[in-house]
Amino acid sequence: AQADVGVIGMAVMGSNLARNMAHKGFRVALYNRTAARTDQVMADHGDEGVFLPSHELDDFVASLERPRRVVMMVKAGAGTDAVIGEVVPLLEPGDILVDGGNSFFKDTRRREAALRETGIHYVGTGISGGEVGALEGPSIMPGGSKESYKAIGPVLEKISAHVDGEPCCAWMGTDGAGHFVKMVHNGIEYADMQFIGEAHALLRAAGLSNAEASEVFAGWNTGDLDSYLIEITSRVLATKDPRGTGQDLVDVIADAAGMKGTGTWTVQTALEMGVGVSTIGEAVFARAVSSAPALRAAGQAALQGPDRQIAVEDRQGFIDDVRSALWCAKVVAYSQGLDEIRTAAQEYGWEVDMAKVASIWRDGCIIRARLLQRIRDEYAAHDLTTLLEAPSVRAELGESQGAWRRVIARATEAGVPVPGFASALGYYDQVRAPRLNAALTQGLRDLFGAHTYKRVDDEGSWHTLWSGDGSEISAD
Ligand code: NBP
Repeated sequence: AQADVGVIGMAVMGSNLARNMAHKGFRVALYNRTAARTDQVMADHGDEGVFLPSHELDDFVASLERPRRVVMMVKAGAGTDAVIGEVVPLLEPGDILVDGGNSFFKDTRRREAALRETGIHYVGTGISGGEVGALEGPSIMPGGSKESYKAIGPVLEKISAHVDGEPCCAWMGTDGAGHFVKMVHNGIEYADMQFIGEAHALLRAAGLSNAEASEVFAGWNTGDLDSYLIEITSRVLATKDPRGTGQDLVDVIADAAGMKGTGTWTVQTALEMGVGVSTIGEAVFARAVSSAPALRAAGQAALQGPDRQIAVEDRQGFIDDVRSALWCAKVVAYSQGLDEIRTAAQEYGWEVDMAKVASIWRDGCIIRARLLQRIRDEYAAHDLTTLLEAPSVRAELGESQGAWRRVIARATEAGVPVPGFASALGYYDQVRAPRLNAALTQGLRDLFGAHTYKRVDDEGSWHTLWSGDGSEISAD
């Protein structure tokens, strides 16, 4: 019998995805550039299902039922282009080539456009959940043609995580839509982790030990903030140094955060489209500052300020305030990220269903959270310009904003850096303000560069003769 689906790339993600497929009853063809990896997967897991391993790519392609369904799980960038170059000549019109790696959506658009003429369906697919997710059920965000989803959708849905019987996998839109949604997922993940870090720093500044903070996070995980990232935060904070120094592990980890680039892509893309994703930007910048030792050494030596201690009389009250601030900031990050997706959908002509996006992030992926159920329900019930206006969201933001403001005020007075919390609140106050300082900006631009301005009480564009008689002239 031939294989139902094939996987190229037997590193951790590809092999786990192939095993997941086999566990779900699919016959899975396997191929990896370095054949020893394929042999290793067969030796370790060959008895878990029906696998058809090949050492040669043409044998792999020949082992697949038509139309062929091939999933690539290789390094994004040059690795992906190399595999496309080798496998495409062996495929036929109607076959489907899925890129399950973390490709940049513009690369996916380019590759999809190039293959469209050959009749081969190129399906850029975001997959989140890390290695455990790949094995046990990730969140899957496929793009590509609607037609291709009919053939590949059932396989991807079956191996994805499920919530109440619904798969955490849905067609996101044509060409690069799937990778775009995955990119923003990662951007939100950056913001989420930055906020969690700020919450932890605040709890520590108020005198809690890491063990106590771990318990606070565990408690939060039973309520509104219930999410994978909060759960593992509790776990990390409760962990002692494996070297037996007796210290908490978090205290011996160097405070320089790394990144692989998806957060930066999210912000760059938002900048190009003119969408405000300040919280994600702050998270990316916070990692950059953390990883700038010379800057930090200079700052530590030169700059004065308070000692980052927060004296709290009502400890539980303060903890509750931090919880509220974390929830509010998190909602703003989701709102900004979803706004970026909505804007891209308009720009690129994708039919992205925002309720579906929230729905498939409910489980399997790194940002899975109880909040996503509410976001899904709100988008399903209302045509929202911003998540912030959703009835249940705006009501809770309204109630919790006092705590959010108090936390930022306390942090600022004490010198605890909270760029994420503060930028989220800045955005909230910006979008609700009837007048913004942009009026003065326009005035300044008109004075120094004759950039003109519009008026609140008239049509058209205007310019004041700043160095002339001070009168106003039409600039149309
Ligand atoms: P890697 O990203 O480490 O890639 C290793 C695989 O790429 C190996 O199979 C390797 O073959 C293959 N490869 C490379 Br590198 N260059 C190649 C070329 N020129 N031709 C053919 N094959 C080539 O693997 P991974 O960590 O399993 O991730 C796979 C994809 O999934 C990536 O795009 C990654 O960004 C994405 N992803 C990863 C995670 C995660 O948690 N790790 C989560 C979500 C998405 P070889 O064995 O012959 O060297």
